[in-house]
Amino acid sequence: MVAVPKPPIEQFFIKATKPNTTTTSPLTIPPIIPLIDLSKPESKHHLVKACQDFGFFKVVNHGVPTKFINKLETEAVKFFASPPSVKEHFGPPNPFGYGNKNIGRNGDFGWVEYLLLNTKPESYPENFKGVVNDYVTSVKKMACEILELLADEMKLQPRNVFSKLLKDEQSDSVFRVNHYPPCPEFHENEKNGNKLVGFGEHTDPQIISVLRSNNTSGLEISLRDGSWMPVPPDSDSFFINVGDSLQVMTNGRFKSVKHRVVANGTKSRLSMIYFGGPPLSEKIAPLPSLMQKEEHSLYKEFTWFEYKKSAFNTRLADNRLGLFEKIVAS
Ligand code: GA4
Repeated sequence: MVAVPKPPIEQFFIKATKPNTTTTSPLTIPPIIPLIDLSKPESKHHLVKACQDFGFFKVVNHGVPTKFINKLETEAVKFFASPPSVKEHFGPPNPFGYGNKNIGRNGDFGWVEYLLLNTKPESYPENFKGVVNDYVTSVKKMACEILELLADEMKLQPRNVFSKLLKDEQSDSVFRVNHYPPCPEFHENEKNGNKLVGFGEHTDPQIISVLRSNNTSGLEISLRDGSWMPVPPDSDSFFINVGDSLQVMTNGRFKSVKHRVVANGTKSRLSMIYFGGPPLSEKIAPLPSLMQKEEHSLYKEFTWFEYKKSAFNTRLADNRLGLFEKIVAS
């Protein structure tokens, strides 16, 4: 097994700056996170706007059975509470498997341990297999429903233009369970206004991400003005974010939201995220049916394989899509 060096503790803190630009200014009223009720047909009218304005929204009445969520959470809690030797048996991540503090392979760390899996049932850990499969299948169904409602609202034909990429047998989707343990050194740093990095700021490369967490705060999304908005936790709901690929397929209409997790001194945070991705060979480009006359693609052509390869060579906070943007002559 490869021994991964431990990063020094200071690296886990986002230093407070003066004035503190990492939080929402107290003078501005933080916007409200769009709420989509999947049981109410009229609710879908807000979907497109939510993807354009924030690239982020909350979903209630989502249809994912509570027992699937609870069973997976119970198994995940058990897994992360097991001795390091048991967990390390599934690591180091390459890119899948158990990881601790190291994220990706380019020097990012966070106060987090995780299990990263591809969504092929044969790759799920034996003792998790059934529960992960039930959960992922159900969450993927919800993600597809959302993508189809989006296509309806945008009058895109066929309505499975986006969802077929997740439903494809070759879909390159990923599932991740993150555990942010309490950090003993947190309180000293908190006094200085520093924040503990759980998972550093980034956008998700895929099409759509579906996140569920326990009732512990920590998730923050970046607003247009660059400020960070904390997302109040809600373990009964799901949070959806637009990924880079959906931003490209909508030629920049939808925003791939930058987000991060700040960890906590006293409470564990557990999140599970399904990242719906296309098959590796899929060409990711703006949908022709969506383009207006004279509208040009903002992006160079690429396949998901090319984008993924490039993305996995970046650091978390890098602007991954920047490499694929077209330089438009003014
Ligand atoms: C962010 C979204 C998913 O968690 C992930 C992450 C991946 C990893 O953890 O290995 C990456 C990150 C994510 C984007 C840039 C690269 C790759 C870590 C990293 C520094 C699984 C994914 O698909 O991209």
